Parts: sequence; C-alpha cells; structure tokens
Amino acid sequence: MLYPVENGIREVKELSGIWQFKADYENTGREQAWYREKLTDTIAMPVPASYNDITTQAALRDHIGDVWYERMFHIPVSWKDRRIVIRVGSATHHAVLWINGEEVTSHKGGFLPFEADITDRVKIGAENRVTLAVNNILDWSCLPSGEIKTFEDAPEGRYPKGHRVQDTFFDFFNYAGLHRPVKLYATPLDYIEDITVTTDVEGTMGVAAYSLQVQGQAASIRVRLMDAAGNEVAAAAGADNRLTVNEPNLWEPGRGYLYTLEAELLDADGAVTDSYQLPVGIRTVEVKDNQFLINGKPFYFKGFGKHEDADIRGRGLDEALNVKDFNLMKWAGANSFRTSHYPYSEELLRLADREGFVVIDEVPAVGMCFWSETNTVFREDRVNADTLKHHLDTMGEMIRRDKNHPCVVMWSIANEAATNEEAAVPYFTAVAEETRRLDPTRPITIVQTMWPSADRVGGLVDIICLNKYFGWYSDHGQISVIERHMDLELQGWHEKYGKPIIITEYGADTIAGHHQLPAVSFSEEFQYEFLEQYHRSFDKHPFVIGEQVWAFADFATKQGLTRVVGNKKGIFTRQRQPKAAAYKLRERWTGEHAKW
Ligand code: GCB
Repeated sequence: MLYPVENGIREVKELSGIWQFKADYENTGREQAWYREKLTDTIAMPVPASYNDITTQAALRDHIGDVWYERMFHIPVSWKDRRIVIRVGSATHHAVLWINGEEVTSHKGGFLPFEADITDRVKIGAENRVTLAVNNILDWSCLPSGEIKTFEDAPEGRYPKGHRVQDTFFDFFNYAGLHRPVKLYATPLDYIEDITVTTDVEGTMGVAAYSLQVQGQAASIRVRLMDAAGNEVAAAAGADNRLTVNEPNLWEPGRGYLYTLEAELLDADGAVTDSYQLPVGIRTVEVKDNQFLINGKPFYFKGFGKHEDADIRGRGLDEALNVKDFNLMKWAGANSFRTSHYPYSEELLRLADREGFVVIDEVPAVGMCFWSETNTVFREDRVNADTLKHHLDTMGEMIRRDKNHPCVVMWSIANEAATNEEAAVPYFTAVAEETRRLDPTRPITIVQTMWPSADRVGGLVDIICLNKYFGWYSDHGQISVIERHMDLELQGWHEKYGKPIIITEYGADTIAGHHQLPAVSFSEEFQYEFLEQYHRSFDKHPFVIGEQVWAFADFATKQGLTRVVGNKKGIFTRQRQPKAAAYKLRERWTGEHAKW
C-alpha cells in the first residue's frame, strides 16, 4: 500500500484540523443513522489526536463504544476524470466511513491505514461530507485483545445500570480516535497501485529489485533511481526489473542514505501518465553465526521500547514530538527502537529511514498471557481461530504498508504471549509461516517474557527477544540479584535454541526528581544502579546482540495499583526531560569506553 505523495501528476489534500465530534454515549448512532445528515450537538475535535484527553470529561476519556467524527471537504473541478481516494492513517480500533451519507468502507484494527476509492461517491466542484464512526471496544478477536466486563451478577444497586468496563491485558492507556492524518488523494484512472522493492549488495554493486502493480493501461513503464542529490544513477524498464548502482551509498544505521526510485507510466507518445517517488535505502539484513548483520557488519541494538504517547494528544501523530524523540535518542547514543506494541505511523517510519534508526516493527499482538499454568489464553473462548485470522490479516496489512522501509529490519509477531501453552505452537507456527511468506527478506521474532524451560516457540524465530524485570516484578528492590538471574536466563535461552538474543525490555519505575541514597525503588538512583546490573550481565555474553531499555519515556496507562499516574519506567519524562539514568545510557552508548 503506497503512502500518498504529491508530484506533477498526483495531488494530496490533508483533512487534518478541527472536525465535528460527538460521543455516542447511548450507542444509538448507528441505529438512528447519524451518518445520514450532518451531526448535531457536536464539539470541536482535533485530528490527528486521541479524543480521550481533549476535554475535561472523565465520561469521554473512559467512554466505551462509538464516537462520531465529521467534516466537510471540497473536491476541486480539476479532479474530474481522476481516481479519488480517501485514506485514513489509523482509526482506533474499528471504523465505518460514510461519504455524503453512503457507507463506503469499514476497517478493523487501530494502528494501520485503510483507504477507499470514492470517485463515484463525491460531487466534483462541490462540498462533500465525510463521517466516521470510530469504536474502541476490544474483544478476544481483536489485536490487542480485550474483554468487556459487565456487572449483571453483582448485587442489585451496587453498580449503575448498564455499567461496564473495558478490560485490557496491557498497561498502556487504550487511547482511541483518529490518531493519524486523514487524506484525500487523486491519481490518474490508470495508475501505479503498489511497488515492492528489495535491495541487495552483489560484490561492489548495489541492487534494488522492484515490482510494480499497475491498474489499467500503460504503453510502457520507466523506472529510475536518483541519488540524494537528484542525479540519475540507474534506469530500467518494465513492471519487474532490477536497478543496479556501482559502489552505492548504503543505508547504514546512523546514516540513512536514501535514493529515490521514480516509477512512471508512459503512453504511446512517451508522455508520463502517472508517477510515484519512493525513498529507497540499499542495505542487507541477515542473521548469521549468532549475529545480526546489516550490510554484512555485526549490529548491536542500543535503544528503547517506545510508545506513541504524549500529553493532551495521546497517541495522535505529532511530528514535533517525533523529531524531538529522535534527537533525544541520538543524544543518548541509541541506534534503534521497537514499535512496542503496535505499528507506528508511516510518518515516523519515513523519519527513521531518513535518520538511520533501526526499527523492530511490532504487530499489536500484546497481552496474550496471564502468567498462569491453568488460566490459559490459547483456547476456544479467548485467543482462537478468529483471533488468528485477524492476526494474519494484520501481519499482511503491516507488511504491505512497511515492506519498503529500510529502517525496518525485523518483524515482531507478538509481545509476551503465553508461549508455554501447547496451543500457542500451531498458532505461532501459522503466524510465523505467513510472515515469512509475505516477506522472505526480513528475520522475525516473538518478544518473550516466558522462562526458557517453559517456552515452546523459540524454534520458530530468528532472534530471541526477551523482556525481563528481575529486581522489579520479582525480588523487587533487590538490585544485587539482577546480574545472576539475568546470566542464568540468558544461558538458558541460548542453550535451548542457540540463537542470538536482544533484551527488548528491562526497566524500573522512576519518579523524576525523587532522590535517595542508598537507592530505593522509584528513585532516580535506583534506576541508574538497576540498569548497571543488567549491563554487567549483557556484557558477558557474546550472543547478546542488543539492549533496548523499557521505556523511552513515561507514558499514560490505565488506572491501577502499580501505576501512579502512568508508567514511570521512562528514561525521559513524558515531557521528554532526562532522568539521571539517561546520562548513564549516554555514557555507555557514546562514552569513551563504549564498546560500539
Ligand atoms: C512489559 C510490557 C510493557 C509494560 C512493561 C511494564 O512486560 O511488555 O508493555 O509496560 O512490562 O512496565 O510493566
């Protein structure tokens, strides 16, 4: 699925800004066909943004069900005889979209884009209306999964009538709304639908093999590769071919060199009828001899698990925040991050391509574990065939969206699942096989919390990723036990599977400004010393090929006894100011004695 771009032929119209908004507290809007006429009694709502923190109302923040978004837009007369598409960057978690009162499309899954051809639905040279019902309910067929808790069995009068709660099995706040831009774009009627590029290095030659999907007619197809200065360095013809560059500038971690692949459809007279420009980074990725090789060189992942999360806008795209985050990560010496626990915006991945950040791209399969031998998850009434179907669909959507990003070096097909359960084996075998079928070029991982003796799926992946909280969720406060526990854990995994390991989470909640020496949990001193113990262990094991601290910044969570106004494991505060441990990481990752 191509990201909408503008050029001499294609046009994009952003529908970001203030929309009309109405929460459907009684959940009657669909029945009453609110999409038919303009919404009434609306409030102003910014797009992109989560709606939860925009007003002062807890009822809206905690609302379960539909909310409605609407706005008017014009289609210029110059778009006559064009193919007109509406594209929603993400709607969390389900959406139905109407144009001028007619249903056009719907989508399940809150972190990936969807689009619809609305050529025949819009009035050209006139005003049109788009309406979206966005629903935040999570059940076991969703990614992430959830469950609605009702209180019908409770003694009469204990709860308000109809009281219900959205249970989730992850800690981040279940932000909802239109989190990413909504765009209209126009292409010719005969157009480039998709491009897939895979890159390789053969001797001194950089190769970009491309495959174009075209709808309609084209007398011929021309594809060119331009360097960063805009000079043509390679050209080819046809829908499937290879572009080669001698001694290419490779896309490297920390140096995101990008070529531009320009694909053009030509008519019989040689006139260009459609064109698309795709940033391309030439690089290779391989897992070999217990190492992760980028361009044949061993790569050590230094960085963070993150969230798309900020004050006020929640999970809404904020490019200022994204650039700031990248600057902070560079300052700390980080070279990578994981899109925990869902695919991040395309805008962010485009920035990572450009800035040379290495990304582990994660599907929203989080919370499939109750840490119990008996309270299982992979079973008929929980993670079942419906969940698997949606999981496979989501993998497909994510790979189709992100396949061309050089920054994406690995797919994470789940975070912390109950991989000790027997039924998890066929489940993850199916997901792993489908992922490899869709993209044979990138390694895959499952981010694990399980202890090595209990895990059953490590054989399916290329890299073992581990989330470990010794000294926090176990032996809380006992910094002195961390190194031994971590050593044993790492040895256990490596002996069992003989695969390289990245520690994708380790961290301690830390209240910025809370100091105590000797260290106690929640103080800045504790986080500082805590991380040090983990590093002592990592440094002993050559098969450890990366460390990503949990988390980059403090983030909003659901309310709970272990979360005091959010998850405070950030190395930076939610406002992106450093805690003491940030200096520890900076010293380790960039200092004089840094091993990288
Ligand atoms: C985890 C989860 C992450 C949580 C973290 C924590 O294992 O993967 O989503 O935020 O632990 O802080 O508890």
